[in-house]
Amino acid sequence: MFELKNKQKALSLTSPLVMGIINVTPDSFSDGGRFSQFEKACQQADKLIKEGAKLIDVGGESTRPGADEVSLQEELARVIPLIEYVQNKHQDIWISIDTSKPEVMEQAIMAGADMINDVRALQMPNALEVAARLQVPVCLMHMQGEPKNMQASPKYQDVIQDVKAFFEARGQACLKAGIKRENILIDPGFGFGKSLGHNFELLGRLSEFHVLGFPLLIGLSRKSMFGHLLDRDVSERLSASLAGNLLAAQAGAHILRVHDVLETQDVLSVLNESQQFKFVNN
Ligand code: 8Y4
Repeated sequence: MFELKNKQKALSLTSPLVMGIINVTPDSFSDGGRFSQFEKACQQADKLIKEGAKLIDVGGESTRPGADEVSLQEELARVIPLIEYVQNKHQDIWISIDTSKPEVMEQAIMAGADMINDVRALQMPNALEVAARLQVPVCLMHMQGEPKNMQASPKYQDVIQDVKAFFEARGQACLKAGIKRENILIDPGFGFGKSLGHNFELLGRLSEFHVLGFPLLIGLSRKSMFGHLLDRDVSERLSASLAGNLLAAQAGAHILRVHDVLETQDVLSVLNESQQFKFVNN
């Protein structure tokens, strides 16, 4: 059984947990300025926590395909005030910092974040060293290419074997740098340099990642794999996301990164209530 530990907090991964997503990025319509952006993010955090999120993933850089890169100063100005707010108001909640920049990792942890979520799996210069020094849990996500080009023509020999080999290599690099084994989580990175077929093969064969011995974090919420399968806009992908998250939880995923916390918690309650009658896990 996996457990995440940090100074004051422990998080049991015996049954799947929900991580609520908070993007602190300007919305494309009305920019009411820095304070309005901060206030909206605080309200969103309060809501997701009330709905049952045990972790909050705070991100200040858009990793959507084709998105612009964000400066260090801008990223810090977006995420640090929110981290301070959540850590002060919700002391039992885990704060994850979604970043690839070592300076943001360090400042975020200093401001009260508990773990690092890096879609580049600590491959930016100095990221591995800084994460090792901070001694906090890190989620290593798989991505083929970079956000600006990753969906151009994703290619794998065998998507399961290739992604597993990536985790073996990055896991080794983390251990060698001084990151503790119990502080490593892995994530196959749905939508990050994967075709529709690759994404659904990863979902259908998720349980094959357990052999690596790391807890699994999964991000399926509202992703374009559902949009493409069903021809649905991002606002119409809730049912598909819930189905995907149920399949992931049933395959043994430990943390589900989602926008729709209340609905995902309902799904997990149904799963948990029926799981208690199982004598063997199959
Ligand atoms: C609508 C809204 C449609 C957002 C797509 C999206 C993951 C992640 C992202 C993930 C981990 C996203 C930061 C992409 N996805 N981190 N981050 N795993 N660990 N797209 O799957 O949510 S951003």
